[in-house]
Amino acid sequence: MTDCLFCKIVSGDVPATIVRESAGTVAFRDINPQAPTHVLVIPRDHHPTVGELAASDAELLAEMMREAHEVAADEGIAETGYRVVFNTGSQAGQTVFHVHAHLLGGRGLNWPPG
Ligand code: DGP
Repeated sequence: MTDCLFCKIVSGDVPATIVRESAGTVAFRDINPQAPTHVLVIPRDHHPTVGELAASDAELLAEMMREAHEVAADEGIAETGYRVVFNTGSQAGQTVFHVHAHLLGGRGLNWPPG
């Protein structure tokens, strides 16, 4: 999609600090980190929300989750604990409509989230 910020990160037209890549995904640091580790894992292909991705390509969604766990391991937080969040829809705080998993960790995380 030409007008999508995260598609432009995938293509390299917008710079990002990429920490891991796989055949179907790219993982990069969030520009406004909410925890010591705050990485976004996205599919290279454009899918607006996690629900639409689950319906159209469940294996790609599974790849995103495997990659999130590998990033957590690389960051040293796989054992201490981490959180994976998919904000879905504007009321839940989704601002970029290219599905992304927020991987958060490196500090205690409150529950329930705000
Ligand atoms: P959400 O609110 O769930 O749609 O999350 C979007 C996230 O994307 C938000 O935490 C900030 C991050 N973000 C927005 N623009 C950029 C950017 O240009 N670069 C990077 N690395 N992250 C961005």
